[in-house]
Amino acid sequence: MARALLSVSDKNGLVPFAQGLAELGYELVSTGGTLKVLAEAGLAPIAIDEVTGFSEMLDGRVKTLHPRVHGGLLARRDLPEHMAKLAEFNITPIDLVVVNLYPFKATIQKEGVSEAEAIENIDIGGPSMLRSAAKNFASVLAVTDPADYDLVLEKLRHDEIDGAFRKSLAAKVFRQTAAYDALIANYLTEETFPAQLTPTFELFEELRYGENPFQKAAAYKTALPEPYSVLSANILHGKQLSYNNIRDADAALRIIAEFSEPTVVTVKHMNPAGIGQGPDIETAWDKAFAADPVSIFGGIVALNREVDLDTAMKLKAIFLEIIIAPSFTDEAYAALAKKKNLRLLTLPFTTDVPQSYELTSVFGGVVVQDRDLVNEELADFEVVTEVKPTQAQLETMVFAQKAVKHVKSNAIVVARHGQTLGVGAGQPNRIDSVTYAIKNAKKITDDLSDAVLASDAFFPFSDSVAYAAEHGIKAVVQPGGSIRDQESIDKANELGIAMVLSGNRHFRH
Ligand code: 93A
Repeated sequence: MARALLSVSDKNGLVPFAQGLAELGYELVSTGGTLKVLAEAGLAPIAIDEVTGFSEMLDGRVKTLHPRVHGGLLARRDLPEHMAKLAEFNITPIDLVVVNLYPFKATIQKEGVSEAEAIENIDIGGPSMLRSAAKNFASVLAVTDPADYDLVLEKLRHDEIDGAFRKSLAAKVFRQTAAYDALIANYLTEETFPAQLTPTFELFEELRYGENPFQKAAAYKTALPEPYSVLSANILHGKQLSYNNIRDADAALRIIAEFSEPTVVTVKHMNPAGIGQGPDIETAWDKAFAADPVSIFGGIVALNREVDLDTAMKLKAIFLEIIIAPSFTDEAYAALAKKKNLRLLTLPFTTDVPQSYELTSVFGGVVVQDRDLVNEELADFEVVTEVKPTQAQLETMVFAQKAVKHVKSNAIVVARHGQTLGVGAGQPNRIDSVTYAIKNAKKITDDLSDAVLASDAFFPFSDSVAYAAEHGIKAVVQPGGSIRDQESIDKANELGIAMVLSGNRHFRH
């Protein structure tokens, strides 16, 4: 008679599965809580205590950790010595285990959970049984996912369990126990960069393709979810997000989190095309759109206030991939939802982004850093020129700094009155980013006298300052730190413009 051992924390689907196994002639063995549920359903499993000859002990910490269990799981059926050993000790082979683990993840996600409670939820016996069964997958089926119960029953009924299926269940077990252990390791880890990195990601979904149609792609979500994430957003309307959409929307969320006033950001290829701020969200949109009405075509828009009908009608008039906002009024939603391919996403916004790690892959490894959550405020600024910036220029500098931080380096932002006018992104030399940003600004206005120019890193030469001044800009902000800082400061003094040092570099590669 085949024997199945059932010991599950998640009792969902347990009873029908156990009934199915019983009908197929399996003798059932169970641990306390599982046995109780099965007995209530009219099944009569053998108690684990009868198998081991021990009662559960140490508050259940030792239930199944016994040679009568692990011998029955690990014995190689093809080796007569193994089978003789089982017979010698009167151990019955176990052919199938159904185990899912103490809910460690759910426990540590609970508000204010104590370390003692978390530790009690580290399952030892369950993973041990699963690993024993999975190692012996040639003879033992290891079932850990309730979503597999029906399939396993179907295959058993039709005698369709083959080597590939056994192996796939075993792989699933080791994947799951590895992820389970990684969560525990991370929970207990206090050092910043432990000897091994054990990130735990769960499949979010397979994507149609990657950056290009010939690249396979998928999105994975952190096992402990982050609420402020494109992968946590609610897709109200439109088709599945693409690989590029997810990355662009992520860029938009990073930028919009900088601003608490009504603000709109438009994003293309992970750079802001325009950022606008106003007393209300419609004005903010008008300014973000006007900042670069060309690049926004096919772009992504993030707004940090509810989208009303007037704003929606303006958004509807152009081709956009995604609009992401905390909410849409019913009328705004109805208007925008007429566009079949436009994705409408909602996500509660925050300016309080938690610190965490960023992983970037390189051939053969990853580099890890924490997030750039540093922001410069007025008090951090150091004026280094004879000409002093006005209060309005200083406030624009704070705005421009928040923007330039999110632009691919070399990054330059020209801005005024809560609006970017020009974004110079990703040029391998700084002066090209300066010329690009100013060229774009000049498309919007001839008069840059109340605009400021912000740079994500120091000016290596005085050419950027000269170029900005030549085009009418009267104030620049840069971190400083070049051995040639004095040349740039001298140039600013010579040309009569104000220069402020922000103190912090914000490279974004
Ligand atoms: O405390 S344990 O680490 N020690 C064990 O020997 C053991 N055996 C099974 N946890 C153990 N289990 C786990 O108990 C299973 O993985 C399952 O999650 C749970 C089922 O217990 P019950 O049947 O009493 O609800």
